[in-house]
Amino acid sequence: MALNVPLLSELYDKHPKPAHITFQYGTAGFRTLGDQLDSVLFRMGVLAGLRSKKLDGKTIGVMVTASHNPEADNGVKLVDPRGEMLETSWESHATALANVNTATEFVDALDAFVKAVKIDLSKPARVVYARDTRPSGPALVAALEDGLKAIGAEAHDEGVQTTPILHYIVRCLNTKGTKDEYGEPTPDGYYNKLATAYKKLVGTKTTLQPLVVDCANGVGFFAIEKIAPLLDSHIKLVPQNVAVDTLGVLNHACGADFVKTQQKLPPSLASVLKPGERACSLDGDADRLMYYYLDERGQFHMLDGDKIAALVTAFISDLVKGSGLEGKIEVGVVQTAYANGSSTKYMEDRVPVRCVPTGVKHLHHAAEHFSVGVYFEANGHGTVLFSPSCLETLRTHEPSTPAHATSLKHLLSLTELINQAVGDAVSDMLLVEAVLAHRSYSGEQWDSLYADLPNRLVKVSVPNRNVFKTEDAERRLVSPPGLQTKLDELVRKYEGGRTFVRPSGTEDVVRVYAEARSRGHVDELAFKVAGIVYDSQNGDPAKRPREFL
Ligand code: 16G
Ligand code: MG
Repeated sequence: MALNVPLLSELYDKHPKPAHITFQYGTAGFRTLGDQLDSVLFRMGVLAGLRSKKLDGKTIGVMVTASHNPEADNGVKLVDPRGEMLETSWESHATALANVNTATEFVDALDAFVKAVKIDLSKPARVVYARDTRPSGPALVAALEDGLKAIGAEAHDEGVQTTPILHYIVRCLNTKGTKDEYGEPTPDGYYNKLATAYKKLVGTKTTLQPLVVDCANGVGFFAIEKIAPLLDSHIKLVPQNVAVDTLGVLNHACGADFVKTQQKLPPSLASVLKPGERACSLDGDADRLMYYYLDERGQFHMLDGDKIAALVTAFISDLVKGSGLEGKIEVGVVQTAYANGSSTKYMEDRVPVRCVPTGVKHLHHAAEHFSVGVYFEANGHGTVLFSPSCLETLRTHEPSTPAHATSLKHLLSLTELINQAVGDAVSDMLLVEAVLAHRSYSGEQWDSLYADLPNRLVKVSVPNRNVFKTEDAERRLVSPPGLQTKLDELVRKYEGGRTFVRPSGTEDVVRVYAEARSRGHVDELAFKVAGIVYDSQNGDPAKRPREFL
C-alpha cells in the first residue's frame, strides 16, 4: 500500500507553512503563537497516523495545548501508546516534517521516512485527540483532522479535556482486554476511577477543611466540576478562577506557574483565602499543581512539587514498612536540578534519589527503574509510578497482621488514585488531600517537613541559546568554555550557595537558578550569574538589564 499522494498534496496546500519560521519539537512538543501553528497541526496529524501504523495500529494521542503559557500561544504534542511522551527518536522526524516548504518536499519526506523506519502502510492508524480551552484550539483541531484524513487514520475527538485525561484515555484504549487493563477509556471512567480510589483511601478519616482550587481559568475547572460531586462528603472543593469563556484570562495572574514563579498568592484569591487555610493552583492544561497556605498571620507559604514529593514519599515509605514489604519494594525519588537543596537532603536521608535533566520524559523514565518511583519537578509536574513487579507483589502479598493488611490496602488504592501515564494535577491533588487526611496535617505541619532554601530563577535573553550546553543533569555548563569556572568561583562566596545555567527548552532564553542561605544573598548571586551569562555573549552593555549589574 502506498501513500495517497493526491489527497496528501491537496490537503497540504490548505495548510501553508508561514515563511521564515523554523519549528522545533521541544520538551513539550511544538509551542508558539496559536495563529502560526496551522501547518504544524496538519503535519502532526499525518505523523500521528504514521506512528500508529508503525506500532501496529495502537492508538496514539494528540494533545493541543500550550499549558501554562499565555492564552495567545498554543501547541501540540503526541502521546505514545502507554500514555507516555512520544519516543525521543521521533521528535526529530516531527521537526523535519514541520519545516518542509512544498507539497512535493512533504510527500518525498514522508516517503523516505516510511522507508527508513519501515512503516507498513497497510496497518490501521488510530488516533485520539483533545484540546484545552484556548480560543485558537478549534481551528487547530480542524487542521489536525485534515492531517488525520490525509493519512487515512481512524480518528476520535475527545473535545476539551485536561492533558492527563487524554494520556489516561490513550493508555486505557491500548491496554483494554490485556492483563495491564488500566480503566474505562472515557473521561467518566477517569473521574470514577479516581473518586473511588480516593474514597477507599480516605475511608472514615476526618474530613479536611474545604480546599480552594485555582483553576487558572482553564480546562482544569471542567475536571474539578466533574469530580467534585463524586467525592461525596469526603472533601469539599471550592473552585476559583473558573472564567473559561472569558477572553484573555487563561493563566493570567493565576495558575500553578504564576504561583511558582511569583512565589505569591494569585491576587484573585486574596479575598477568598483566610489565615490558616490551604489552597492549590492548577495550570492551563491541569498537569501541574502548586499548593500553598496562609499562616495565622496571613503570610503566604508555598508548597511546591518538592514539598509534594516529600509528603508523598514519606507516606508511601511508611505504608511499605507498615505492610511488611520493606526490602521487597524499593521507593525511590527522581528530581531535577531545580529541586530545592533542602528537599534533596530530606529525601536522601530516607530513600535513593536521582537527578535527571528537566522535562517529564527524563523523570518518567528514571522513575521506572524503582519499584515505586516518585518523580516531581519543583514546578509541580509529577506523579508516582508503580512498576509491574511491584503491582504483582502488592496483589499477591499475604499480610500477616491486620495492620499489614490495612497498609497494603492503602497501597493498592494509591495505585488506582495516581495517574500512571503522566503527571496529573487533579490526581495529585487528591493524593495530597488523602495524605493530609491520614496524617492529620495542616498546611503548616506539612510545610515543616523541611525548610526551603531561598531561591531565585532569572531569565537571560542571548543571541543564541544553543551555545549553552550542559552536563551532569544540567548542573554544570560545558559550553561556552570557561563559564562554569567563573560560576564556581562566584558561588563559593555564598553560604549554602548553588547555581546552574541551562538553555530553556520552551522559550528563547537561558535560565539561571540560584539558591543560598539568605534571601539577600540568593538575589545577589542570581543576578551576578545572569550578568556573567549576558556578558559572555557580548550582550550590548546599553541593553544590559539593570538588575544584572
Ligand atoms: C515543559 C516540560 C516541563 C519542564 C518545562 C521546562 C513536559 C510535559 N513539560 O513544560 O516538564 O519543566 O518544560 O521548561 O515535559 P524550560 O525548558 O523552558 O525551562
Ligand atoms: Mg501543563
